Amino acid sequence: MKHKTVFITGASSGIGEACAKIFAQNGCKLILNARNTDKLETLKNEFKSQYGTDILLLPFDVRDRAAAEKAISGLTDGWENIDILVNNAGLALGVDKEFEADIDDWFTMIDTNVKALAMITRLVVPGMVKRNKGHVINIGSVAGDAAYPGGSVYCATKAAVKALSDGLRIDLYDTPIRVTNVKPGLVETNFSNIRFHGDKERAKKVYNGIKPLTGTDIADVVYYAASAPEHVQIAEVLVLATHQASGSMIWREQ
Ligand code: 8X3
Repeated sequence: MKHKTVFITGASSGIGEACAKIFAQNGCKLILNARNTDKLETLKNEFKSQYGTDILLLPFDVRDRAAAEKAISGLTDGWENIDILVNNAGLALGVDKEFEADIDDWFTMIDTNVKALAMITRLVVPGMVKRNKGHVINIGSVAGDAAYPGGSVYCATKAAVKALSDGLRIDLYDTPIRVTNVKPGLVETNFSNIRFHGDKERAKKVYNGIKPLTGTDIADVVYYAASAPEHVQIAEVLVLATHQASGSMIWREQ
């Protein structure tokens, strides 16, 4: 993995940050994207001093097409040779019923989880095709396998991530470029705080009575897929906490 260039979206926290760390620990060069420039700067300094990582910060909102096109087409000095794209930026907003939920929340999820993921892929993969190598790793979700109460549009966006991953894998099957969809279940990050619009008490309850996964647990799987031998394509991985059986089946200790 040494010297591979890894581009991670949503790298300032959670699964994205954990992915950045594991690739940094393994000698990769990192292009880190997120909106929060301060947090990215902190990670850059931390990884540089701890692992000597070569890091380029590419702060923009993945939903901003003009900013994404400008940032990615402007890559030079070897940074344009992206080996691994980790499409991690994404979020859930709300758990209201489909006939009652906030339409703005829906559009934010669709814009981020679906439209931006497809667009970043569209902007990065042509370079991989030209160089005849590369790997796209999408962060999907167990939510994409089946809908659960209050999850309808979020689940729909993650089902779309599966379709986008499968479609890309099909379109690249005559190339050495690999496509992976990693589908986490309950992972304790800022995910639920964001989902509940900052209501920390409600967010905490999501993980009551169950030991959830961590960002690092998911990053380990991402790294495994990225470092598998060239002829091995980890197409899809569902990663659940031991007491979670599906998006809606969660056993909680009383
Ligand atoms: C995150 C997992 O179970 O909260 O995508 O939908 S879940």
